[in-house]
Amino acid sequence: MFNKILIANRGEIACRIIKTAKSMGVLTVAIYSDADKNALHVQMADEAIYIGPSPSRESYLLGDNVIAAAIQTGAQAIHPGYGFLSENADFCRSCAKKNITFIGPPVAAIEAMGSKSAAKNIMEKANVPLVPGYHGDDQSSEIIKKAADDMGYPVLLKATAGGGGKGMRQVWSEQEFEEGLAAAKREAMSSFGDDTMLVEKYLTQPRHVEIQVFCDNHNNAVYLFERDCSVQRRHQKVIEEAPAFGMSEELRTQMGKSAIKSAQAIGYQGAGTVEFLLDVNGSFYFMEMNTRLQVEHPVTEMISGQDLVEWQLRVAAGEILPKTQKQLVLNGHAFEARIYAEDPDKDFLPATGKLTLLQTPIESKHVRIDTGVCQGDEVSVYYDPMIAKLIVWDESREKALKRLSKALSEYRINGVTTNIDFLYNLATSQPFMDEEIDTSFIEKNNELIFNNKKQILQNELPIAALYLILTMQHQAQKDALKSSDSNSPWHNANAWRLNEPYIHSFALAHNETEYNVEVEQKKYVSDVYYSLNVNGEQFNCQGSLNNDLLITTINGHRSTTTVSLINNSINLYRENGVFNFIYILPDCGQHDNEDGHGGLTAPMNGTMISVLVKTGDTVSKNQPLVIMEAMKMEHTIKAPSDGIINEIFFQAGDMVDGGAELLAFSEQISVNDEA
Ligand code: MV4
Repeated sequence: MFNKILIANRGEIACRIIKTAKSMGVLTVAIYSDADKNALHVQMADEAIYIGPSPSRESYLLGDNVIAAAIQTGAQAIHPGYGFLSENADFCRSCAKKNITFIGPPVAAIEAMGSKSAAKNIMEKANVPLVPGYHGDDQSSEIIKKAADDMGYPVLLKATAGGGGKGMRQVWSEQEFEEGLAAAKREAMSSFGDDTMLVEKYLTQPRHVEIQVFCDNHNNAVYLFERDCSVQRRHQKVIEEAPAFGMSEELRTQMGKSAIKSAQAIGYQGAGTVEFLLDVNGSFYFMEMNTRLQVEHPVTEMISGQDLVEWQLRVAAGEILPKTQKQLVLNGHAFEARIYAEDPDKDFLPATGKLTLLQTPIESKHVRIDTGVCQGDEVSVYYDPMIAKLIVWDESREKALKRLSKALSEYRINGVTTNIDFLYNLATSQPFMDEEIDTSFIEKNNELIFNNKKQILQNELPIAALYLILTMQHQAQKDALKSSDSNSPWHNANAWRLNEPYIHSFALAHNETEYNVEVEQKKYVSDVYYSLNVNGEQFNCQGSLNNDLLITTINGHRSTTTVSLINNSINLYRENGVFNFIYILPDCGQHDNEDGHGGLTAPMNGTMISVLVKTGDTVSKNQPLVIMEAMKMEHTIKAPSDGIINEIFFQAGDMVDGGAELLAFSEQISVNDEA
């Protein structure tokens, strides 16, 4: 076994590889760019080498510098992870020249799979099933059209130089063929500088089912079952699962054996993935082979109980496969959701920013989080904006899916927009739960997954209102405990005065609609309940809040909701989706004293965080004056007009009761106002 390896990658996969290497007693060397100098993978490694400026092409992709770092630190092997140099034949060759083990397949295997059409030719010779079609050298339109006519429409034209969904064109009838072929060739020539085409029978509802294979250097090969990766958006995987639902043992064995045949056809060694299209009738067809460890490998680890990175190190060090096919047992079901800093409401535009809050679900044998970032890290523009992979496991798909939605509802991220709510809506959508899934799942269910545009509210509004009220009360009680002054208003235990007909009112917005909420707290014997009026509709409510679990009874209907409050955004994670509400802060009260001077009052109970002005200051309209904190939110109180600060009644650190006068303020009518 190696004494020391260098990880030629960053982020979550680098951390993940380091974890396994450490468990095996193998020393680790990280490489890092300017942007990653404080990154988690650098902290986790035994040593680290600066590799260059932040752009990958000036750092992580410079193979010679990576090899130099390995030589400098005495690393015997390099693990490329995925992406970056992981399928770069030249890099693999350079490692061999420098006598450094490349933890991956032989360079010949990488090259064989580098071209889609070459790969198909190899698989055809190995009797691996291909989609019916033509991928010959004769590119005359007559030949290609004859193949299309013979197999029947619809057909799919594919540029052999394309890949990952680029350079594909559907042709639905013989009449459209000539124009379709001409257009596909034009696009291929402009995109890839090569208009060589292949034509295949178009599978209209295929699933993307891939087989994890592993081969050692002693002619042993096994498959570690399959993954269904059909839920993709623009050929980027979003949620993956293992095993594939509805897979018979017979079909699993057929696909597994076919995958091994594919691997052996190219003298494969190490971890590999053979991707198939699975048709609705159970036929499967070779799509492509990936000669690296995949992003989604953790779901295979969860159902097989194997550590695939450990297998990679052992096989690269010349050991035989740790398990035989018979010793591999499929147990349970796993999902992986890729948590990204991106904005689903802005066509998944990548988001950047500082992770000011990063709270994860608790990890267990059911919940695994592979991440490369910590709270406080920046999500930068230089790299893939993946924040983490959330992996869950349970005994069945249904149980695992419940784990997934619960874990997603417990993920708290502030500072960057994420796709968590999109993932939650997807995971809790009926078609996903009912396994109505093929590669067009997201586009077919787009409305449903983005349903927050037209959610039908049942009790979500009073539930959100009750959540706010209970949060304010908990906050007031905590503040009361902090205050030593027994006469302080905080000692009335909660700011929502009991036994007094005290009506609180505030507003909640949902999908650009504002709802006015009036809350009256009542007491019946020992029971506290709330009478809510929401836009004229009356709700009789009770509730209890325990961390992020809210139990409510609304007009007799009891239910449990996972809740989150970040800034003034409330999320209710319910079985039928996530509901977002914006708490609209009451304006800070502005009133005129008898002497004509005005004052500014606190909109609610809170703590003074900072006072930005001093007595006598002349201020302009909307100038920030003080900042309060209430209900985990910061509220900046601003000048309502040009004016003078006459007196300030609180200093930073003081607790402030809702309605208390914060400062005395005289409006100053500026000259041009009088004109
Ligand atoms: C297909 C197909 C339907 N019929 N080939 C997409 C990219 C590349 N991996 C192959 N792809 C497809 N090839 C035939 N004959 C549908 C797709 C396809 C797809 C495949 C896997 C995962 C996601 C996909 C999304 C769109 C189309």
